Amino acid sequence: MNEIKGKFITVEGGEGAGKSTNLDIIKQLLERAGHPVLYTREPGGTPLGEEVRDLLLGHKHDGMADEAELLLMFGARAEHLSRKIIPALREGTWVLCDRFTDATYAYQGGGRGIDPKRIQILEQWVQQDLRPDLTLILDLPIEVGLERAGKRSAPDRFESEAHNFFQKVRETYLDIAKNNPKRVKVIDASLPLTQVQSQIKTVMGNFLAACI
Ligand code: Z5A
Repeated sequence: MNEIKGKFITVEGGEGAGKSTNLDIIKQLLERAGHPVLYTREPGGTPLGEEVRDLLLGHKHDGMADEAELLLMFGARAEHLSRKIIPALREGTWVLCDRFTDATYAYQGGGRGIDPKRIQILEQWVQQDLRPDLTLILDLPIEVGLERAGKRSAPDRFESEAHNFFQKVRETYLDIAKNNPKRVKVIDASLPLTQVQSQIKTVMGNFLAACI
């Protein structure tokens, strides 16, 4: 996709890792550096995607087939890419996305046990050669994240999973980081917020400097 002019940044992590809390500061850092930013999220980001999100996160379809879950994620992603992400990147807007395909490897691959080769096929089909330029993984022990998330609202379909599921999600994220050290940066999200944000500022500063 040679016509892409903006940068594509994704933020990932387990439950309660602090993505929502920290996305605003990332957006501000990018805007202060002079870049127009489109903030979006997955699953979701478009009217169709948000409806799919409700199906995926709500309890109406508890026990849905793992493959159906995977394909719904990529169905929403195809719409998101074609209606929102790619047009923005083409016009030079930087896209900041709360979760993307690394989440599919972590949750559907690691958590549900779907063969990552299947995910790779869908990734290539739906995204062609588009991959994030930078990914921040907010990492923290499962117990800490679940406690933080649990203080907010009733658990959604994913938050209702067992400890082992989240352990596999976390391990998969850390494997992704190990295998993609240039693109993926791990943030220790277990620390107090000021320290989490100072790590984020360092990563973003290095990335912005490399983009000049
Ligand atoms: N999913 C999937 O399975 N496959 C896919 O391909 C994709 C997604 C794209 C939707 O995610 C679900 O979809 C997700 C994976 C699945 N599973 N779940 N659940 P989501 O991103 O919308 O929802 P989430 O992961 O549940 O996000 P979250 O629970 O909202 O977590 P968060 O945004 O990372 O955390 P937060 O709301 O910023 O913070 C949680 C609380 O902790 C809050 O009260 C904060 O004030 C507090 N907090 C944050 N940072 C700190 C620090 N440093 N210290 C103390 N307290 C803190």
